[in-house]
Amino acid sequence: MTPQLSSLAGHRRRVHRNAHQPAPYRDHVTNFNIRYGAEVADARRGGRPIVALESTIVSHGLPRPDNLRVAREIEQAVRATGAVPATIGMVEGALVVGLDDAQLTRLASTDGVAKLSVRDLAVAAATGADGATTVAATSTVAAAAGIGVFATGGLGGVHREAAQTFDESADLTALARTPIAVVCAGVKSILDVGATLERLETLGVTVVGYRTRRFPGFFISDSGFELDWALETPEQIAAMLAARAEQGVQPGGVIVANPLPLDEQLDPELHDRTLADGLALMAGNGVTGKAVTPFLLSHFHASTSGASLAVNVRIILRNATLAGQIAVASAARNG
Ligand code: PSU
Ligand code: MN
Repeated sequence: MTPQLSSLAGHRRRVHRNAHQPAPYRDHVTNFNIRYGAEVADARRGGRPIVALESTIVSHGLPRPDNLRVAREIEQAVRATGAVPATIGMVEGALVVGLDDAQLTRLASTDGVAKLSVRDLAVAAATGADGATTVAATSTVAAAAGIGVFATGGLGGVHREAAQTFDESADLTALARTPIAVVCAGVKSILDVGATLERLETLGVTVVGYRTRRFPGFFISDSGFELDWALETPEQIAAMLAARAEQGVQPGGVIVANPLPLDEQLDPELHDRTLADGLALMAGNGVTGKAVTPFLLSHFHASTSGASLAVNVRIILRNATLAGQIAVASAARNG
């Protein structure tokens, strides 16, 4: 049996095991054991632009019940540009590209959804777990599915105290080897932004500002760090992505840093105060590892009476729109 046939046989077994699932769900089992949602499968067949979206922001980054509403709004923001949203996650051990509304609801509303980085995907699959994919895992799966553009809020990065804790998000190393453009508002201000930018340089990840040479700081428009490059339009970004593919020399990804307009950022004073409290609380509670990001985000949302949540949502929606425009511009070049 050729490797291809044996992997097809594997897919058939998998379909059988999940025979209780509704038919449209089963029909979209394709390469890499990825299941495509109906809308995404259609877009793939028609060669239409697709934007990947992550599920960790839904299950771990945003509080219930807003998270589900926001997850749907993000998808709508992508659709409004003419692109098709593909929210990625794991349902009962199956990697899904293009979660349907029931699956999205399940990941947004049930306890015990695992936070999955790349290294967790196989374990979660083998145990039939439900899981939300981080930027690292979402990028990796999206690239495997042939999707070139991904929208999120903020990337993971190098944590403060990383010199002692070694806590650096696998988002960085995943982007070093994964050909995808991630639209984000920089990295969260809870991180060591300067160290994160240094690591991105070392790892060979391209970083461009969208209409700015200031690297954004997620909740705040300007992290205080300068960028080498600013691109001005979705078409220019699409041209850069095309050049990258043509050259074929860069294995990894591209970060498109899209800052909030100044008048939409979180009040910097409130931001600094909340961050200082959150870091102290975190140290006091012994929070470490993959719990750090969700802990600090929920601290922000709880202590700013909703202000940080509103800003977080604005960030994601703006990034979804820009990612959709880039995907549409890329498709127009190819078509
Ligand atoms: N940025 C947000 N909210 C989030 C995250 C990032 O505004 O929930 C998530 C992303 O999924 C990112 C992950 O990949 O946090 C990084 O976690 P860690 O630092 O444990 O790698
Ligand atoms: Mn970490």
